[in-house]
Amino acid sequence: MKFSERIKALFKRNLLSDETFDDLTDLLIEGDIGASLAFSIADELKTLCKKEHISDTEVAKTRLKDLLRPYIVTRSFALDSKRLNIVLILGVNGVGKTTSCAKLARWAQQSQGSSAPILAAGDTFRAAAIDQLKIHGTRLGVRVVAQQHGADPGAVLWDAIDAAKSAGSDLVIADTAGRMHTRVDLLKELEKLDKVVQQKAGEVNYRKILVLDATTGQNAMRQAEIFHGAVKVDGVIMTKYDSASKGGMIISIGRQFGLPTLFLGTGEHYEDFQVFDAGHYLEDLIGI
Ligand SMILES: Nc1nc2c(ncn2[C@@H]2O[C@H](COP(=O)(O)OP(=O)(O)OP(=O)(O)O)[C@@H](O)[C@H]2O)c(=O)[nH]1
Ligand SMILES: [Mg+2]
Repeated sequence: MKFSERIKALFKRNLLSDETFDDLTDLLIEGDIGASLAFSIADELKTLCKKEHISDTEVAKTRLKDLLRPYIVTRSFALDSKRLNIVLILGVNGVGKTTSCAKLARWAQQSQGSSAPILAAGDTFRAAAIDQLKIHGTRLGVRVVAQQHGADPGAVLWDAIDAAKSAGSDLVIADTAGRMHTRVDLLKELEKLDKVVQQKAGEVNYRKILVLDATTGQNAMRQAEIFHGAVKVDGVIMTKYDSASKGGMIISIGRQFGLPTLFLGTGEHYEDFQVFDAGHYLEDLIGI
């Protein structure tokens, strides 16, 4: 059952009973909101409902939404129109990095007026990764800068930046190899790549986005901790949000690491990609 449906079922019961709020705590924990926040939110809601004699479930849900709202970190992700924008897409294997690169390029074209985004095939590790990105490029009519399998990702990115400059392009989106957050050597490599791009900081608008799979729950928290610890990411794309039965991780990520969720991936198609909106997110989560 979807999280929102379970909230709905919960609030159908006697709102002012202690049991309802105990169950709400459990539900919030299961929904990946994090135990300590779950306890305090359920407690605050209980106090509020009792004090204000709230018995209308819709009112209670709105109060819950208001209580959760301050914990969500948002940040607008607009392209800098005066500088070249470089976006590095990071994350562990299979979370949806390459798909998100393509979706982001399409978004930039359609919503930011980006005339000629460039995709950089920075995953030189997995054999099929370059072709996969090229297929997206062809479908979207977006140029892909690539080298051969096994090439240095920093060199690929450097090439893409040069290509963007000579073509007058405003955006480079770089795919990277999926690296397990437990592999120290791969993270070191990522730190190196980051340093390469940092050299251009100032003249370019450099952003790092961590891709997290919404269905992986608490494991995603660990990934955020490691990646953010290694290279200081600017925000998150939460993918597979369409198949997640819970979405409280967005709140946990913001609360624990101060990381904003920038986009939601909601399917396998290019258009299944939305700028994150805290209000919509909470309404969907709680079922308002
Ligand atoms: N349902 C759903 N599927 C998604 C979403 N984003 C990506 N996928 C699917 O997830 C799978 C993996 O996506 P990729 O983009 O290849 O993931 P990746 O992180 O680049 O994978 P590696 O390069 O192997 O590390 C593909 O089948 C995608 O279609 C999403 O938002 N929703
Ligand atoms: Mg990939």
